[in-house]
Amino acid sequence: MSFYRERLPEGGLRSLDEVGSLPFTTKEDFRANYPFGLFAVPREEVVRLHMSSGTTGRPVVTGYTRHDLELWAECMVRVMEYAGVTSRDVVQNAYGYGLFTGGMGLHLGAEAVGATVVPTSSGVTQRQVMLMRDLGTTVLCCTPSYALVLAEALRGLEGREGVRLRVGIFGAEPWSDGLRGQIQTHLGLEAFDIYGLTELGGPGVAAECSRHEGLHIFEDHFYAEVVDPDTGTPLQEGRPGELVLTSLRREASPVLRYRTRDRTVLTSEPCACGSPYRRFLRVQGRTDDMLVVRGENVFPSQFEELLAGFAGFNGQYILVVDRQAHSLDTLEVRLEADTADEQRLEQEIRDRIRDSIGLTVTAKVLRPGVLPRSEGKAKRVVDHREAVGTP
Ligand code: DLL
Repeated sequence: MSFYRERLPEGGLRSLDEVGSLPFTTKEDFRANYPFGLFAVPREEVVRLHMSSGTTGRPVVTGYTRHDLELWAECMVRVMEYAGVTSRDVVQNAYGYGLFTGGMGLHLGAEAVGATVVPTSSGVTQRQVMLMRDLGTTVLCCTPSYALVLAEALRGLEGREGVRLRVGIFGAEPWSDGLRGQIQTHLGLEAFDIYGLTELGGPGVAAECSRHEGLHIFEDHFYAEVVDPDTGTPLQEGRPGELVLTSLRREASPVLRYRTRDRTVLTSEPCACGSPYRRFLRVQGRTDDMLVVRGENVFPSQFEELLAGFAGFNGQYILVVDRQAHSLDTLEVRLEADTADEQRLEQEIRDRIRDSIGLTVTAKVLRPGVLPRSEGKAKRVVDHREAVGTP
């Protein structure tokens, strides 16, 4: 319970401007203090835990007091309101329920606005599609990559006949406007982006309004900064960098200046929707997911955006990075597409990527259905370079 007491100045802070002078909190701090070391209330006051495991290391744990759950619900209601969800809606929640914050978080908001919640959790795709039709689902909540899987399943089963979807609330992983277009067309809904992370209590840190021009940060709950990822120096608005978040009201697991590793841009330009909250632009990706290929820094979402412009591409792709001993990095874009002329499409994709991203790559067109599908967060990068070592 003393972690932040030692980091805060005597007498506390007088204004939000002083937050920028505090030390950062990192994922390593969470791991080193696993499970309860960062909690600020006695364990008896904690009524809920959530966590994320990641691929390596100890899980990241976050706790909620009863009041924290009310605050979370307040943020999630706002997400629903931004997307126009009301008590007239049937919300099918296909985010995973359990330790992951997505399922329970979206559930909280949908129930609080009085919608009829169908807690399907993720997976069992055929049943999702059946329930969507039978129950007249109007709002779908899941990761964008799972939305794509559901769209595919729907096409295989009598198409959109009898489907009443109108809104999708998609997040928990980076996605491009190109993918948004595909999902909207195939599912016949308006897609809203929602952002959050376990360390700050889950979804409901920021969300899109109906303008879809960035995500409004719920600044009465969270204080946002963007810093230079290399030096940690705060950047002016409009400059891309790493998002750093401070919780302002959480009791059990308060967080000061958390280095999210997510890359975005802050803006205080007023939004036509009238929301008082500043926005950040769509999160491009995590610093850890940024690929450095032959010295070029690229995010998978940049490839996704380009690929979405090609007819026949169904949204499924992976990037395979490799390095032959003592030679340069190679990047192959493997994608599924329905086309009569694969070689021509591969050539067009190579050219487009070279012209827009400035990277020479190879492209491999695969038959639809070959790549693994994701029920949660998709894995878009396969990097074989670690095994070879640096040249
Ligand atoms: O993904 C919480 C969440 C659940 C958000 C449901 C939205 C909807 P974690 O598993 O801890 O928590 O992962 C957090 O996912 O740091 C980002 O890298 C990424 N992420 C989350 N939302 C978005 C988004 C949940 N809208 C990590 N766009 C974050 C891009 C996102 N990346």
